[in-house]
Formats: sequence, C-alpha cells, structure tokens
Amino acid sequence: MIAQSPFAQTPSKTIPLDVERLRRDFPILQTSVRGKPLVYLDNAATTQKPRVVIDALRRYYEAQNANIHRGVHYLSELGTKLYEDARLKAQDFIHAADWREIIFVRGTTEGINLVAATYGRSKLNEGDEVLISGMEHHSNIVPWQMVCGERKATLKVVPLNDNGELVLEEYDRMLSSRTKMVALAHVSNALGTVNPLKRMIAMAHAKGIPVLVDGAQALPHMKVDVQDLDCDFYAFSAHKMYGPTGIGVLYGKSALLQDMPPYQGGGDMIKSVTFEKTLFNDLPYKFEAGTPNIADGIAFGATLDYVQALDWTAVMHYERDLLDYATEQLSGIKSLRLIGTAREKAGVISFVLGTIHPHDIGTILDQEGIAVRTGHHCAQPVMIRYDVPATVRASFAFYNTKSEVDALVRGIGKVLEVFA
Ligand code: 7TS
Repeated sequence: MIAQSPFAQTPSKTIPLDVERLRRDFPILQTSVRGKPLVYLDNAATTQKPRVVIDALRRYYEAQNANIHRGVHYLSELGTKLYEDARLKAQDFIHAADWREIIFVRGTTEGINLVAATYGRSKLNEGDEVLISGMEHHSNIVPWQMVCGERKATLKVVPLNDNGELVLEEYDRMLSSRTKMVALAHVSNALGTVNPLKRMIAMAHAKGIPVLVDGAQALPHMKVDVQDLDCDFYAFSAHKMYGPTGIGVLYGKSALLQDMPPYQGGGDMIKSVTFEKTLFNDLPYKFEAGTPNIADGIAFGATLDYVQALDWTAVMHYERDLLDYATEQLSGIKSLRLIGTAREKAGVISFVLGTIHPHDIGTILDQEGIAVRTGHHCAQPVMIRYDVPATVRASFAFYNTKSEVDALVRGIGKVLEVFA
C-alpha cells in the first residue's frame, strides 16, 4: 500500500525559513534556565507563544474584558466580535466549509470526549465496534473505552509494525459492518508517525463509517484541509500550535453535528427554556454551554493570524530537514535506540539509551538547559508495544535549530559520561 506523504505536494525549491527572525517573536526563547540558554525541545507537550499572542491576552484583560454573546454594551459587543472572528479564522485555517462547523472546546481532549459522549452514546449499541489505533494518546482511547463500556460495544485496535506505522491491511480487515466509528491520530505524539489519513478515511467511508481525527500533533507541523481529508471530525488544541492553553477546536461536518444531542446543558446552548422543555440553540452554540474561554479564544485569533502568515511550504521543509538532521546525529550514538522509525514522521524523536532510565536522562539534560519530556507520553500502549517503560522525547517546532540538536547530542554525551 502506498503511504501518502504530507510533503508530496511541496516543490523542492522554496524560500528558506528565516528562523533567527522568527525566534525573536518568542520572548521565552531569549531566556536562560539553570544559567544556560534555553533549548526547548518539549513542543509536543506545548509550544511556546509569540509576543502577538501574549499581547492579545494582556490587551483583552486590560481593555476589552466583558462577557460576550449577550450584552448590548460596547465591551460585550467588541468581545463577541473578536471571539467570533477567531472562529472564522479557525474555519479558514483548516478550510472548513462552514463557520458553524467550528466548535470551541478546551482542547483536543474535550473535543474527543464531546464526540464520544454525544455521537458515541447515541449511536453505539451492544455488539457495535469503535476502531482506534495502537498509537493513540490516552485522550483518544479512554473516552471510547468509557462509552463502549456503557453501551456494551467493543473497542478494536489497529496494530503497529516495528517501525511505528499502522498495518493498513489489518485496518482494512478490521473495518466491518459492526464498526460505528474510527478514531485516529493524524500524527503520533510518542512516535512521530504521520498516518496516511486521506487513504484511511476513504477506506472507512467506502464502508459508510465516520472518522474522527485527533489532530493535536499535526497542526503545529503541517497545513491541514479538513475538506480535502474528508474527515467527519477533527480535534485540536491551540496550545500545541503556538496559541494559549484552555482553548481548542472540534471540527465536525454539519450534518453530523446537527444530528447529535448536546454535550453539556446550561446558558448559551439554548433557544428557550421552560421547566417542561428546552429548545436547543443552533450550531455551533448548541455545543458551547456556559461562559466560554473568551480571553484565550481571542488570543487564539491572534495565534491564527500569526500561523496563517507563515510560509508553510518553507516551515515543512525546514522541519523535515531538522528532523532528518536530529535522527542522523542521534543514530550515531552507540546504545541509543530510536522508538518510531516510520517513513513519514513529523516533529518527534523518541529514544532510549541502553538501560539508563529516561527520567535520569531528562534530569541531566535539564542541568544543561535542555527541556525534553521523559515518560510514557500519555501513550502507555505504545510503550508496551515496543517493550520499554518510558522514552526520552525531543519534539521540535519551526523555531528549533541544528545547533540546539547539537546541544542535545552533547547533553547525551554527558549522560553517558555520568553512567559510564
Ligand atoms: N492527542 C495527542 C496526539 C496529543 O499529543 C495530546 C497531548 C492530546 C491528544 C491531548 O491534548 P490536550 O491539549 O487536550 O491535552 N499530548 C501531550 C504530550 O505529548 N505531552 O503532553 C501532552
């Protein structure tokens, strides 16, 4: 089977990314930790924020704060406009067909829980199946496990090969008349694998099965077009794509969203309420109960302006080159084993170093000002699949550089000295 590359469309020549200029947009990248210049390689956990985003947050609380959607006064109308503009920018960024298909949520986790709790709970029956993959983050496992338990449905898992790629022949075989939902990561946070989603979505649709995509680790690294993918749901978090915490998007095709019961009840999600009966609001507000995360939503609007202005062809080329460089450098270290060697990867290198515990490696790297993540990365089944208790994970953003990779390699050299 042909794995499609997210880079397939990109021409080989592009204007190089001016990384030094871009780095100056991020105040924290100019700081030091433990007396060393910060080398931030924990971008899969959360990215750093450009000044325009920090400024938008500050401006909101200093000059724009009011509750939205219900006031007739100046500040409420201004906040409503800024918040709703952010929704239009998100629609534009992922190329959704309709603004009403953009549901604001807390992040990827809440987006997936929303679909599991509404679509899942109303559609799943005894004997039905939900198909996920062996590389999912816990947030694309547990919500399905919960609803399957409640509805007596079965959770099925597409296996991984030794490189960290999904076995598509198995996937094809597992799609059956019992499958009521497929839920897949676009990019794995623990392995870096980019899944051939367009093809996998077409395979599910050929059998009439809807597909939810966990896009948390994709949007920081590539331009995503939900109409081109033809996914039914796509969830992502602003904080992993240079935006604030506490806000994200659930995209859903409007026909599906219309048909789903609400998630939470409360203000804003209603048209009218009596003690006998409540009429629910139209999309997207039917799924947005209560005072929303106004400040972060507005700052997300500033984030989307920032990322929309990037040259994404250049970003993707730069990041691929950086990942190739890091892979090459780390592969040169004896006793280092890469976990996740898929042909198509983005943003993430996971590894183990002999029998040295990843937490010890992380602690020594921290002394050098290098931030990496160690542990199971909320993907414990991935650790079990590759028979490791944990990994060290370096995860990249477009503002990282080859000299930071060199610092990481030197840091690993220190680790090896300590444990020699
Ligand atoms: N899905 C994937 C693939 C993720 O990597 C994460 C967070 C989530 C979902 C959940 O996103 P949230 O914004 O709702 O928390 N991943 C990580 C990580 O790799 N390290 O810290 C958080």
